[in-house]
Amino acid sequence: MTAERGYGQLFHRHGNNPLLTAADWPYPAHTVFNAGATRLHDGTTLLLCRVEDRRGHSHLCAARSANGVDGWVIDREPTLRADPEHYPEELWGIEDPRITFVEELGKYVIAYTAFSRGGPGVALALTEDFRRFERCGLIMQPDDKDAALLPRRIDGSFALLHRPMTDSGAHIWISFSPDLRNWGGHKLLLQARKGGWWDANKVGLSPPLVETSRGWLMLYHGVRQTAAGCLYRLGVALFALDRPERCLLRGDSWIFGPEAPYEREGDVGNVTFPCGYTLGADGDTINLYYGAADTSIALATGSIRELLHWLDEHGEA
Ligand code: BMA
Repeated sequence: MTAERGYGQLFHRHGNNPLLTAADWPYPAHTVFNAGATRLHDGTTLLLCRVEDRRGHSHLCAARSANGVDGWVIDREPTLRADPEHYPEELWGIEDPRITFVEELGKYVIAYTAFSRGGPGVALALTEDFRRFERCGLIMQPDDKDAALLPRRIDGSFALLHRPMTDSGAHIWISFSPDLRNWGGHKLLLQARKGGWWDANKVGLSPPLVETSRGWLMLYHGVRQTAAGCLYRLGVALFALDRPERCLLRGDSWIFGPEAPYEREGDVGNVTFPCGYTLGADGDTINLYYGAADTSIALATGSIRELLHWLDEHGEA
């Protein structure tokens, strides 16, 4: 672990950052950011990128690369467009996908934000190949976002993390379902810390949870409102494998935040917003794909072992 201003550095930015920008797109695009990520069965890295057009509406577009860094092959047309005619909750676009491969279904489940008059809500779509999609529609009504499914059932139920807005604030919840359509058993998982903390004002899940031998590792974004606008940074926490609502450890400080020029400046400056990761062949390296300043897609790499070690030193239950 290298150090920066006396703090250990857990994630290292790739030298090619930003990896993808609107200038790479094969059709008109204003910005590309907040991509879901997965590794396909043949080893290809697939990013499902949020693409915003000049109306201000977003759709999703797949970019594929053999090494997850360069040589991206981008779909010639939007891969998943909003379909407000059949799904009115998608009137103003679809955003911020998180991808989970579910062995039991043999399918990838994409949780995304569907944006409409009622506000942002959580929708699900299933796919085997990122070419054809089967929508489940809206599963969490507005205002709710930052959702991802766990890769397997917990006690017989599918489990979804999400971030409803409630009178008490923007906290992370978990809900359970027998069939991906009916949801209940809602439990509060992680709260915004309030006061002077870096994650005082809002928290939300960033990429899907990472399953480790010690528990579910969560990377979450914490928002601090300042006189100059919001700061979006990343924190880490660990939850029990058999009872994911039980927090084992939560780190005190943020571990990654906007510092590079492409993270500081853009449509929404001072935002680092990961929606996906892939794991290296060693089972320890984590490649985190994040939206930078709501304008481009960047990569930072870390080690799960180091993240857990850091939590032991800097975390509390
Ligand atoms: C959040 C989400 C993200 C976005 C971020 C910063 O609320 O809407 O899509 O990247 O704000 O604008």
